[in-house]
Amino acid sequence: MSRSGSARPLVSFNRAIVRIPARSVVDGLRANDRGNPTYEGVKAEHDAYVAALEAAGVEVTILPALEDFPDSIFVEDPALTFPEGAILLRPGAPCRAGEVREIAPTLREQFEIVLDLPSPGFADGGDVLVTPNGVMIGLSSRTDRPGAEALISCLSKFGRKSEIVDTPDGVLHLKTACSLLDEETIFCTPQLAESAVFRDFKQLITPTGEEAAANALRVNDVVLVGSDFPRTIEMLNRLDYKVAPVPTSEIGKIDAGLSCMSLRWRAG
Ligand code: CIR
Repeated sequence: MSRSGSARPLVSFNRAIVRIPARSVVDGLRANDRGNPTYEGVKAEHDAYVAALEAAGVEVTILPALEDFPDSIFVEDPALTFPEGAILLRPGAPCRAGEVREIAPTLREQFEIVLDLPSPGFADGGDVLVTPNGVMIGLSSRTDRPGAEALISCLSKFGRKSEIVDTPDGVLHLKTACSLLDEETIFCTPQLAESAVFRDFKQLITPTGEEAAANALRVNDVVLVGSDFPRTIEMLNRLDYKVAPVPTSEIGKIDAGLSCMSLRWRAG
């Protein structure tokens, strides 16, 4: 896609939904086992995250914990939210499928339009990056081509154009490896930069050893960054971004970062 059309205020949010971690979060999915996170550690990171969203000017709806769904703290995966409406997705991990019906009533309360992803296929919100050029949908172990195509049809109902891109091998979700820092800049891993997915953007590459910092989160005038990534924080500070470090080492043990703990949009 070429860079065109009027820029939307893509990093401007005044509403978010989060879900309190369940005690079962210690059993969350992970590709490589580095030991269980502690419940207390995840809860503390979640509290800090909610505080950072609120400090950035976002009104946060906090949903109750769901013990039956260890990964349900990661509300970004079962749904998408836009000013135009919400989309209920179909997560690719079978144990996360039921999270959709759990979040649906809240979305129906908060949005006039809530679309259901048509069958067949699977799509996780973590594979969806909204950019000024349109919406990028990453193919991954959680999002397949039929799911991505079904999502394109939903997004077109919101007047949004979208494209399917590849997620590098071994990367959980597209946004595990990238984030939008502002209307023209993507922060991404060297692996994703090499794939040329973001050739139309200014690209900022994660410092060596801090690839996991790529899942940063721009909210209004702040960039939330994992506090374990000092070189990233220094680099972004030097570039005059306003950085809010947020602890992520416990959720990192279950392959999560900052975008996945909330659904965000601008209402009104
Ligand atoms: C999972 O594997 O589904 C969770 N343990 C982590 C989900 C992270 N979600 C995201 O990056 N959007």
